[in-house]
Amino acid sequence: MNFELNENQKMIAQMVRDFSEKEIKPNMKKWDDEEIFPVETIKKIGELGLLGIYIPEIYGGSGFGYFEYVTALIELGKVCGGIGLSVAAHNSLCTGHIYYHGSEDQKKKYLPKLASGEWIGAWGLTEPNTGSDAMRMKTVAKKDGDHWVLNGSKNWITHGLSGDITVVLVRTGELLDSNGITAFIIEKGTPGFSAVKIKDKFGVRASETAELIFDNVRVHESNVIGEVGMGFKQAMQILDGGRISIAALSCGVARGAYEASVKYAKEREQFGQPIANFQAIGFKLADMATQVEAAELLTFQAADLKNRKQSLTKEGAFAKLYASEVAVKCGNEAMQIMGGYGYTKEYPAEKFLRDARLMTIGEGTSEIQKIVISREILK
Ligand code: COS
Repeated sequence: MNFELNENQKMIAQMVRDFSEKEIKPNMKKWDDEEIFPVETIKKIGELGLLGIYIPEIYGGSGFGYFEYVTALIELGKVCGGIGLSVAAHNSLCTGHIYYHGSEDQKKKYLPKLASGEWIGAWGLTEPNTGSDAMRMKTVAKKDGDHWVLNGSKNWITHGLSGDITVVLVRTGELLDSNGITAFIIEKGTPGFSAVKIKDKFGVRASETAELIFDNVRVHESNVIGEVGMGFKQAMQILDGGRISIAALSCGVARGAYEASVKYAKEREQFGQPIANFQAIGFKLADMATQVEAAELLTFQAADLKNRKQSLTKEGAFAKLYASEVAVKCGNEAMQIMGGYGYTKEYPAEKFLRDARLMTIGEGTSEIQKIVISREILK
């Protein structure tokens, strides 16, 4: 296997670094402090071609593969986990669900708008009382002529408020029937569909999170994605791919924390010399570097399977589990290396740590990844 970045990856990495210097770094403290979701910045990321990165050009996307996608998210994660999360959720969840499971008409109608950033996408699976146990969802849709009528709520939905379009998973059959959940496309402004922003998050504060409310929302049957009843299995496949994106983002956050630690350790002097000279610090840096490399290898392994259209349930979970835990460890060690300074917002460690904590929770907790992995091993 060749582990070198290909020419497209090199170009994308440089493009994201240039964009981050100009558009993200000068503003990210304000977004983080004030929990601002910078819609205009997200749209500019769309202009770079990063909101439909693996969507074919015929649907307005960039036509790249998952290596390029992973590279873009690693670079964003090194700077701001919140912006990275928004890009990951937009690409993998909403856009991905329409691309992989939608009809030709749905793809032609929605993908060009999503890929260009003209529209921002949201995806709703989780509910206030069903997170890990996604199958037990209570939001329902009942058929009424050629429409479906949706009632219920969804929670922790990225872009729930600003999203122009939401793909939502809803019960259309009996409780616990794995063929009783259906995916619908809901456009912003549909009567009865509303959202409330969730405030005071610990990390990824530049990424918008909301609760969705469905109060007799009428949706035409042409907005059903794929077959009625197949939504749960579609969602599981979407999460298999989505977990690559959270793994990639975690690698970026981990690498960002590691690189900031190296810089600090070379500059900070104690006992008459840079603290990097002390084995206690050197060993921490060695552990961080090794873990980041291993996390990236697992992530690119999962991306390679996705590029080759192979099953990646286990490998996606390996990558997501390991990379997200490494991101937390690296954020934590960065804070320890920076000591009192690391404990303040003047230094980057605390934001890396806060952003990293979401990675072990969103798109399936670490514990869910272990369920997925153990079931795959034992089946
Ligand atoms: N791809 C395709 N189909 C899948 C699948 C996958 N990766 N995983 C499960 N399925 C299918 C199963 O084959 C099963 O089909 P049958 O009923 O026809 O046999 C069906 O889906 C139900 O699967 P299972 O019995 O494993 O369902 P469980 O209720 O036990 O749930 C877990 C499985 C826990 C893995 C699932 O609920 C899950 O991923 N939970 C976490 C959800 C999550 O990540 N939420 C975060 C969202 S933030 S964006």
